[in-house]
Amino acid sequence: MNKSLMNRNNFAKSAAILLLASAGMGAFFNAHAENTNRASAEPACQGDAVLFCENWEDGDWNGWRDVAEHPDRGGFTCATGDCLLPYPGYNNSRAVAIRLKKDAADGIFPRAPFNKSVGPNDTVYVRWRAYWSPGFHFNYQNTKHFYLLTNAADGYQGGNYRVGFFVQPPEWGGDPTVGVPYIHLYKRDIDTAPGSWQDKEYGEIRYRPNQPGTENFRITGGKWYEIEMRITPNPQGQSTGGRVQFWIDGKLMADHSDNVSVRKANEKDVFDGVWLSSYFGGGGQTNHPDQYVIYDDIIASKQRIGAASSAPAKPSSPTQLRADG
Ligand SMILES: [Ca+2]
Ligand SMILES: [Ca+2]
Repeated sequence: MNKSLMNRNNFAKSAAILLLASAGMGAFFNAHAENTNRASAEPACQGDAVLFCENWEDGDWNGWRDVAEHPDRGGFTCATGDCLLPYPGYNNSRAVAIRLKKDAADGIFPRAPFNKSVGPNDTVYVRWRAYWSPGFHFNYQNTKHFYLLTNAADGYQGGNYRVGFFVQPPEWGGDPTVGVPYIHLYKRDIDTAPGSWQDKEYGEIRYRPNQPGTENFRITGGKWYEIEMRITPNPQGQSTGGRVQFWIDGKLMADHSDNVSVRKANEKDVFDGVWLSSYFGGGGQTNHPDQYVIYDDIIASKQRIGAASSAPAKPSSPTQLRADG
């Protein structure tokens, strides 16, 4: 046997062993793509209805990928400071902070698929904790924050369809440090019932707070929020018939079921992942300070997750973050 053939054989053998090893390890480690230890995670991460649980305590990006995949940013190495992991999260645990450098439109856009498959008409609840940096500027047009999206495991980077949780100052040109939360959809992605209010909107559909006592609610930087969003898609084959809701710190803020569509009637894609999108752009103002958003404790489930089951009395604020350029 000549040397190069022997090397090839050895290489083939090593490759086979590696493949076997990684297949075996995969079966063990990929039980949960986001790599979270369910035993030590909050109780809401347990149960058959749970689709996803990321509390960042493992300190890795397992299962995640950067939608933008900026080659110049080194993926998730965070070497540029666009993302900071692990970072003081909820109750000083680990978390990811996505940084928007002064006046920059974006940082990174991590997305992750759920661990379990979702049925075409399944209702999905997703709950997360968020902390906008003190004095955070929201965008007058919209400040993207969080998405439920389709095709999270493969396909188009940002999903074919997505339902967003956005925050926007109540007045164009007003105080940018206060924001109204709402569920956002692009009109081009959905069906609208003729004559409905959605049908009369240009471009964007915004499901704002509509529950008693929520008119003056504002999100501001410098404190933690516990946000839960519920999406019941319009059944496949139907243009409308969906329902969207969100809660903040356990309080129901919005509940909409009037001609709600979150995808086209003939669309086969299912909502199967989450996307952390802190994009500050697409209109509105172009200036903002060096700022960041911390994401922690992301849970997706087919059942209501609810207010924290093990909430500490007073989560401490992250004080170690350095946002100087
Ligand atoms: Ca992880
Ligand atoms: Ca955490």
